[in-house]
Amino acid sequence: MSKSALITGITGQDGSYLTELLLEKGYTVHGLVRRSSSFNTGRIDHLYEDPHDEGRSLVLHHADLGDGVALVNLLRDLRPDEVYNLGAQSHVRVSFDSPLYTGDVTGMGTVRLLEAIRASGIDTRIYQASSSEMFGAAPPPQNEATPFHPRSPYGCAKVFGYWSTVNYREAYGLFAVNGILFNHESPRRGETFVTRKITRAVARIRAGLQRHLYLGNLDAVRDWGYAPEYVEAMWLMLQADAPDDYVVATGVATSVRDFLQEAFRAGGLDWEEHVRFDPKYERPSEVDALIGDAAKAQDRLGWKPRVMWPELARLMVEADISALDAELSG
Ligand code: NAP
Ligand code: F7E
Repeated sequence: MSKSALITGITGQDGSYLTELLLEKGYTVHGLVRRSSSFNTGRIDHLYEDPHDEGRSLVLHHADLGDGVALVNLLRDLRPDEVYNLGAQSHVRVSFDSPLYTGDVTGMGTVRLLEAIRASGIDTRIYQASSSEMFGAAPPPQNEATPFHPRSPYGCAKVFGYWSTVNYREAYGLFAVNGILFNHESPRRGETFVTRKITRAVARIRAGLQRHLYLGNLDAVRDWGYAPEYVEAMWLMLQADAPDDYVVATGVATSVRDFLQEAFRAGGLDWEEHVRFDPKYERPSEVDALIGDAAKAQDRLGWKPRVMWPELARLMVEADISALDAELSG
């Protein structure tokens, strides 16, 4: 019998790569999709299967992390072997504008899902998408033993989700793990996260569609990895003999300015001619430096990053240039 998995956040960057990985491994994948007035499945449309086909391996279900009853019903009906909780209001700057909503979806949403597993009495393993944002102001390098000091409503919500996951493991013996993932990017990254905002602007400036790119703090340091490799780590965590929490990172520090320079160079442009400062993109409290130490994931899961940030910047620029060329010529 093939394994089955339920993914919340299947329409997001990571959800789309994880779906590809699990389908390749022979899983039946169930995805939780929230209702939207326009199509929101662009990242997984290439994997779509006609609902009238028998024996489908990808099945989508309407639900929301705000609706605990829907989650119980779904889990009771599907009884998946594995659950990946990737759904979240995941934008840090936006979380300052919508702290209650972020707390509800990103924090309480995790408890709703954990409680739905417990209430439905199913035997499953759950992965919680925890984040390096939980470390916030704690000085780098950060690993599994570093104390949390979140600097945003998003970071606070993820700390709540993290400890709730640990608590369900300790209280109810649930196979529940936290992946503490540092920033990971790809051509499918949301357009308002800084790396994609930059690589998309490179393509548009080259095509004469935009002159300036407005950004906030260029001094922030991040540890940027490649998203398809990070979803492999998620899967590995759920295949381990015992549940545990792991940092996933490249260990390499890069400033927003470094990434900007590399991306514009890859597009044959000088960033200083095009980039302007806009304070609206600054955060009320910033996370200055996140640099992960993923030694535990390497030792115990055999996971290692392969694509490092300069290659990542280049591949994202190339993808945005190709996508724009196709759009303009089609
Ligand atoms: P993303 O692209 O922003 O995707 C978020 C997903 O959550 C989307 O599918 C979104 O649906 C869904 N979602 C939002 N609100 C929801 C709700 N109320 N109910 C159900 N689903 C909802 O995020 P990502 O980059 O793939 O990240 C995946 C997870 O990892 C997130 O939990 C994020 O916080 C966490 N994380 C990300 C990183 C990173 O660097 N990417 C690092 C550490 C942790 P729509 O498509 O309809 O908006
Ligand atoms: O910002 C600075 C900004 O929004 C990175 C999420 O996936 O990773 C992500 O959170 C840095 C920050 O990602 C702009 O101030 C400058 O210092 O791309 P970002 P993030 O906040 O690190 C973590 C691990 C997650 O878990 C989150 O879900 O770039 N920055 N100028 C800017 N950032 C944005 N977005 N836009 C700017 O114009």
